[in-house]
Amino acid sequence: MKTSLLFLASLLSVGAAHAAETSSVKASGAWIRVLPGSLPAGGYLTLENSSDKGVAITGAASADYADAMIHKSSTETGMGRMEMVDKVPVPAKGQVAFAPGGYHVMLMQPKHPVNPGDKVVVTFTLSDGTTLPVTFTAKPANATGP
Ligand SMILES: [Cu+2]
Repeated sequence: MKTSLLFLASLLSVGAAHAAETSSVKASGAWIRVLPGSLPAGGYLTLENSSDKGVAITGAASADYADAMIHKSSTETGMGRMEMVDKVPVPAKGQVAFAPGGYHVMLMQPKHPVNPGDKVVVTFTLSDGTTLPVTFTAKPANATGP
């Protein structure tokens, strides 16, 4: 019984590694805005889809934070607010930007202090079953871009 479970686990991890290699989405300009103390940090980047099939970002996780969510900010009502989104489409042969005032990764409850200059890896889950690990550079609270 124990042996067959181990065998299954190794099969699953091989599958995951293969999936990660075949993602058609590429990340660039990834940075996070670090706020004082344990306030949540916003993560920003550009995602580009080189394939002729649309795909969507469906989740995010980081080993350095207790929780990661995808949010969208808006000022439609004249007041700054943000909401959780289930997925962010990355169109075929197109791109989507996560930027202040729009989509962002909300990184909650840092597990250790994250300081400007630090690197943080966030792994995105895509609707095609692949995963995309992205290295973000931490920037100070007054940063406005990568
Ligand atoms: Cu947010």
